[in-house]
Amino acid sequence: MTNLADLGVLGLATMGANLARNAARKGFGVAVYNRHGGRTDELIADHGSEGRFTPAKTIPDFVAALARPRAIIILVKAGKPVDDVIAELVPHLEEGDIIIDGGNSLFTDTSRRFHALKEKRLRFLGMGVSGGEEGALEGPSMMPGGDAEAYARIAPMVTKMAAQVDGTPCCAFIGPEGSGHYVKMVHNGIEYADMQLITEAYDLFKSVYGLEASAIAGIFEEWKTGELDSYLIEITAAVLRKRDAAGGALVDAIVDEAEQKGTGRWTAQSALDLGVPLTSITEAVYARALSGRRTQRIAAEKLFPHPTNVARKPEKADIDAIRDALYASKIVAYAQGFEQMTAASDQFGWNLRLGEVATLWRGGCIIRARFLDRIREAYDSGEIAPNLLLQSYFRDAVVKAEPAWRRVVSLAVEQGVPVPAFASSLAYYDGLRRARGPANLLQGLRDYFGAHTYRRLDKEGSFHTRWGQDGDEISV
Ligand code: NBP
Repeated sequence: MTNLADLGVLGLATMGANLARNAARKGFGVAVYNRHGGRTDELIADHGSEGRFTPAKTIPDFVAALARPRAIIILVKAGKPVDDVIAELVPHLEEGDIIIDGGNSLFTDTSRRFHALKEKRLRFLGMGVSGGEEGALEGPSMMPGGDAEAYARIAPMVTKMAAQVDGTPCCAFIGPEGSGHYVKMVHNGIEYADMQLITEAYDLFKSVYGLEASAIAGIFEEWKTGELDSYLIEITAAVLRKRDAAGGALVDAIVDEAEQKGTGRWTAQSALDLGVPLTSITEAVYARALSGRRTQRIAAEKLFPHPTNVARKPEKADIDAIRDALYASKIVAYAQGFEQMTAASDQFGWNLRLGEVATLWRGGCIIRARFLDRIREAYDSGEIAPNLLLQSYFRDAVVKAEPAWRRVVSLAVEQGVPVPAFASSLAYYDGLRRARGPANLLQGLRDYFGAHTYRRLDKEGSFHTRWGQDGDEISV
């Protein structure tokens, strides 16, 4: 029965249509279905010649078009639509069939679906897909987690569809349950931090040095030739270069309110649950939230004084300092994200291979960067410490950047330009690099009002001081 399709794609909006075309272009037979059939007709009319498509207008026809065990990628809006689609599919599937959720689902939903479908003897994978519209078509980075045997069945297809870097596909099995979606969530969180850091560098050039967008574009183009080389730096230059129909810089006409769909917030929430200090990503989420308070900001600008900006052309040393501050802050953001994945792996028993995660992110995805090679090398070297910052390459890089990093954050504070991601990364670094911080006082305060006890540097055990009574210290 060679007429049966190798893969089913359900949900043919931006991501589904492009992933279906990607699979068809790679030679796989693809059955396609969308709730409203218009999208299916459009896909076949516009791109039907790109490969072997089997369009279906009903779920039973769609399922019947697939070779067994069936493999179906769902690409619908995250949340209830995913549960609805699974409920519609299940009665038509047979033992061993595979459902793959390729959307941005919350990892706890994925774990729940994984276990529920296992009870029905169906296999489930939650597969994070990064790369946006273009990546889905040309080769995304894919992070599948869930049923390992199901992955073995689809691996020949998805590894061919994924981006390739140095002959290695940017797709590999991540681990059980919702681990694939967890890793994708942290990827998106890092993407938030990366973009926030870029906007802070842009803000300094614009607000402190008074540079035009095109001049800032030139700086980002230059940075792309060095350690900062990445997709996001490249597209920053492109966005800053773009002129609108009126001839001005497009970026100057765009409303300064950032939207968010939830993955950055979920990453920060999970970090809080795990007790991981994820300052850069969390500050990036807050910065988007503050950007959304536009009416308040417009009112506040009239009420508060403003420091006078330098408004002088930046020297090369000024530009290099911002570059170094950006690089050091970026290292902190990634170190925190990787520490979070380590903590999640321990908490959920996932046994994540983080060197492999760095490998998957080298191509196809939004945070693809030369920098990811450094992280992969760090894991490959076996030198890996509990925190990437302690690994020699990154330690040397932040030590080298440190003076400039401090200068840039000080300048921003003096000039009243908010740099929450630069500053919080530096504060995290400063907190990490000292053996003794001020939490001894915190413990004293907690013991004073709540008898929470404390430990001492000079003695084993826990202690409490009877602050309000005789002032004696007792061992508890
Ligand atoms: P959307 O997230 O915009 O979802 C639209 C699709 O969901 C349409 O096919 C729609 O069918 C279908 N759908 C909905 Br809504 N409710 C449904 C239901 N109850 N039953 C069946 N189908 C339903 O699509 P997208 O932008 O292609 O994204 C798909 C997934 O991939 C999302 O989870 C998204 O977060 C993720 N993602 C997107 C990008 C990106 O760049 N867009 C990147 C990475 C990941 P209809 O046509 O009949 O309304």
